[in-house]
Amino acid sequence: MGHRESNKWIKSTCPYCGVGCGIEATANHHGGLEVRGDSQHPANFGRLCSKGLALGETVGIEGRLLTPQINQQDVTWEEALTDVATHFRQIIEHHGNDAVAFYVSGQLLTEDYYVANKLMKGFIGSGNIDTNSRLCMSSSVAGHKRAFGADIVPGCYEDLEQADLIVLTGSNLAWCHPVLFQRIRDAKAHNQCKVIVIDPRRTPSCDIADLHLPLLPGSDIALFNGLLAFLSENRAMDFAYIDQDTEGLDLALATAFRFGDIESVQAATGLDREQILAFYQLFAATEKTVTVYSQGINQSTSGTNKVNSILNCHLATGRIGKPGSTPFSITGQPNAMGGREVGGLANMLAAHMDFGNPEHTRQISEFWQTDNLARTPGLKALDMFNAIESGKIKAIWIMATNPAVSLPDNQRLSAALANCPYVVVSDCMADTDTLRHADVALPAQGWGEKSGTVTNSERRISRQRRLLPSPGEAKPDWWIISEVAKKMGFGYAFNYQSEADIFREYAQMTTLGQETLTPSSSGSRTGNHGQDVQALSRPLNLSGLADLTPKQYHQLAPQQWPVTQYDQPTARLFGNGEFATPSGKAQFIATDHRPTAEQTSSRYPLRLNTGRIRDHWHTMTRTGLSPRLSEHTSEPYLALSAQDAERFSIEQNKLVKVSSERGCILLRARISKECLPGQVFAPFHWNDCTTSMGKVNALLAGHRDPLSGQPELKATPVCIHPSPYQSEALLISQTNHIPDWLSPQEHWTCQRNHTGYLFRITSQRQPGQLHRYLATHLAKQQGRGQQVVDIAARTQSRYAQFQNSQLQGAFIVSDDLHAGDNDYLYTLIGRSISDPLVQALFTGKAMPEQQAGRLVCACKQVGANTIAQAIRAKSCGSVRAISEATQAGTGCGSCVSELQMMLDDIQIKQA
Ligand SMILES: Nc1nc2c(c(=O)[nH]1)N[C@H]1C(S)=C(S)[C@@H](COP(=O)(O)OP(=O)(O)OC[C@H]3O[C@@H](n4cnc5c(=O)[nH]c(N)nc54)[C@H](O)[C@@H]3O)O[C@H]1N2
Ligand SMILES: Nc1nc2c(c(=O)[nH]1)N[C@H]1C(S)=C(S)[C@@H](COP(=O)(O)OP(=O)(O)OC[C@H]3O[C@@H](n4cnc5c(=O)[nH]c(N)nc54)[C@H](O)[C@@H]3O)O[C@H]1N2
Ligand code: SF4
Ligand SMILES: [Mo]
Repeated sequence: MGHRESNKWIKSTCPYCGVGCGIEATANHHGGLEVRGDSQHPANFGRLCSKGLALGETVGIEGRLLTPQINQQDVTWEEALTDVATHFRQIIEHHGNDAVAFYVSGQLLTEDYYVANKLMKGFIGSGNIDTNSRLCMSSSVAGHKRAFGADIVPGCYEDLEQADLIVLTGSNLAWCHPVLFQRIRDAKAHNQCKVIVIDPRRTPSCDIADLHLPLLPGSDIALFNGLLAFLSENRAMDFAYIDQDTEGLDLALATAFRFGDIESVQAATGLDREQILAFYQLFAATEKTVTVYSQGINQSTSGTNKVNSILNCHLATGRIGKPGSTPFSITGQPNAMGGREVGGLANMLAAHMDFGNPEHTRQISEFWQTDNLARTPGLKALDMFNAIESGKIKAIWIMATNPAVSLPDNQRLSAALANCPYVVVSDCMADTDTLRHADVALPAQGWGEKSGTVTNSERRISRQRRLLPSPGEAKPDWWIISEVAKKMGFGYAFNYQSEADIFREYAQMTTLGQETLTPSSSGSRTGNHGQDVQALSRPLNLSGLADLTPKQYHQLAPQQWPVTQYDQPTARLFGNGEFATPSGKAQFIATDHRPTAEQTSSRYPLRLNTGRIRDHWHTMTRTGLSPRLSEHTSEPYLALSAQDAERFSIEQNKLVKVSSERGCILLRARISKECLPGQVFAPFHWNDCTTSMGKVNALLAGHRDPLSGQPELKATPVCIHPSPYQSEALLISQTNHIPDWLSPQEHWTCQRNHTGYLFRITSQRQPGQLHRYLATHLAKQQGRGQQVVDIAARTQSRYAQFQNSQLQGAFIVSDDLHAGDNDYLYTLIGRSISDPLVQALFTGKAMPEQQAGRLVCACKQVGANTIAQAIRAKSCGSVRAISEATQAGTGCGSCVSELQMMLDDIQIKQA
């Protein structure tokens, strides 16, 4: 970045969730970035959540993969690219083009994704490219295609502000799409909109709920079929709309009526009659209703039917794509939508064209000038890894995803990868569970260095712009793929000079076969419902962007597709009742309620639900770099009810062993009201790089939806047992190499903090033994010239190591460490031996007034101790009073529910 530009704020897009918030960034003095919300971006209007705000902490070069490697040896790009191209070519020659595969990700940019898909489907000639969106959105894709004829999200974010009723089902919006949650919360304060949360778990999203329906896991279809029957019985349907714009209601209704009476719905969902009726009546009475859904719906063996059972209710009431009135599948990843658009799923072609449509395959072949276009869909993610296991696939290239953590049954998967003859992994980080299986590791540019486009949940295409110089040898993903394509002999089709070239080609592709279709000639009934929306044979049309100049591309402002004229995007689709099906009418789909794939038993009596926490992103390769994001939840945990804790003799904050038919892991017990008895919940973020035995997906089976291929990730039968240990340690170190020497007697988790790493260790050794063991190894690790302070007290022993009077490493050992009392340890690395906080290590007495404690508000950096003090000393009696006294909760606001919980806890104790 030139000197002249050094104070300039550059606009880009947050790389985490599918809200797709606009950010502005400027370089700071430490080679990092200052990041703020872009007040002009229509997704967030300046808002950001804790993850977006912490982006600046994650762009350093620490932990980055900086050079291409073959068998862990650094090589040149030339050697690496030649190796990949040669292996792929040879394997194709000997075993056919279906013996190779790409597994890609909703975290690639559209340009990367387009090129990957073009190489596999267009030139290698196999359908074997699939994406982690298979685990994420594929049930929604399949549901959309069945009902609307195309994979389309009809609504936009403004609908959330215009609605009078918002139904959040299978979505923890407060933590997973925090800026949309903020938008709803702000709107609700003015327009009194009602919010209903449908989730087996009491999540932070329930904070703004007028009604929470804790349905039994997997019972959504019963609930929505019951709603369809209710709408019919109460004549709350839009019959004109149904007649004119839809087909198939009779069959869907007949199916719904089979179990549609309230008693059957009660039995299937476990809900009270009053709760069910309250939901049904509100839905029936409220024209402006938006139903938001996400992984509680998609990640299920009946995910596609769940989606259609929701869409049925919106079709029956004519509530599709109208202001404040629409179903809304909220996407997870920043570019899951872009990937779906350019054909990243094995069963789709680019630009929403279809396998099996001869006109489409002819047009694509001509456009790409290839005679080798794949004619049949490829293997879906789980089948792809099964084919690796069985030896059918012999080479795989994994890009921007970490399947060794995120796919279910991942022990089996890791074994398959270990046996796969040729594994290529492109990642920006140097150490991930998946990279540990790579024959070839390719260094990709990370978020701050990349340039291209992403599409968010409301079909809005935004630019991601380069903010920092590229470190080491890192390259854009599209460049890496194109170079391999050239070396495989397809140079003429992959001669891109920039990402703008690729985007233009993709935009042109969306116009194939669409030239003759104008809104009037396609028989659009624009105006019928007072909507100004275009109807086209394939709504995904970017003809308005097909001739962008490099400058226009560089400056492209966020816009929602379809864009048939530059800068004239479309906010909503299907509002005119014109759908992308052959008949132009939307389809009701008969959906039957089916139980989850596996049932609980006397052996595995609890149901394990999995998902996300507020401050971590998936496998933590990036959020794990940020100390403040790592502090909110520092260890992998299991949420369970007090009843189940008692039943299985589990104590708060102690280790619990969670087992399923496939494996067992260790998690910290968190007893709360979050889960109902019989259900437990664990986040899936931790992995082999961050814990010794806490990888949740080791327990999951990978049963999948027969239509979408999406695995069931939220309903695994498990059993739990206490996992006793003799001693515990909190250890801080400048390096994260501790696990290299810890023995199997120790279980550990690792967390990044401001100056190094914090390890939490539980051990089968007696406290004294653990102390000696850790001291010996730390001493070896730190080398010469050290000064050691070793204090063995009765209940707690402490150890510290200094070099030039600065603390290098330290630990506290006890038979029962209550982590909260020892928070002062977190920030000691690098401090002087005379620092009062370091002195606390010698006396064993922390000074609470100096200690903020565990971070609760990540935006304003306010810790638990500060908040507790404000509640006690300043007698704060409300969340607002806490916020005024401490600033906590005044940033993105997603800690407000936690402030309330702390307030309740302290008030209960005081009473
Ligand atoms: N902080 C953070 N935000 C993220 C991500 C992240 O890793 N961290 N990841 C992003 C991605 S890729 C995605 S896909 C989204 C996911 O966003 P969400 O789908 O909101 O997140 P999850 O926590 O996976 O699951 C949502 C809820 O479904 C509930 N649920 C479980 N079973 C059922 C059921 O049978 N029925 C119903 N109705 N609900 C059920 C769970 O209890 C959970 O609260 O988040 C995105 N945003
Ligand atoms: N139990 C359980 N499992 C789940 C889920 C669940 O709810 N429960 N959710 C599923 C869902 S919805 C999803 S989306 C998946 C997510 O799972 P993954 O996609 O496996 O998770 P990430 O950690 O996001 O992996 C992204 C990888 O790409 C790297 N990376 C980041 N940016 C770039 C880039 O620009 N280029 C390249 N080449 N690499 C990059 C990161 O360092 C990281 O290693 O997990 C799924 N697994
Ligand atoms: S809401 Fe999503 S896109 Fe917006 S700042 Fe947070 S993580 Fe980034
Ligand atoms: Mo996802």
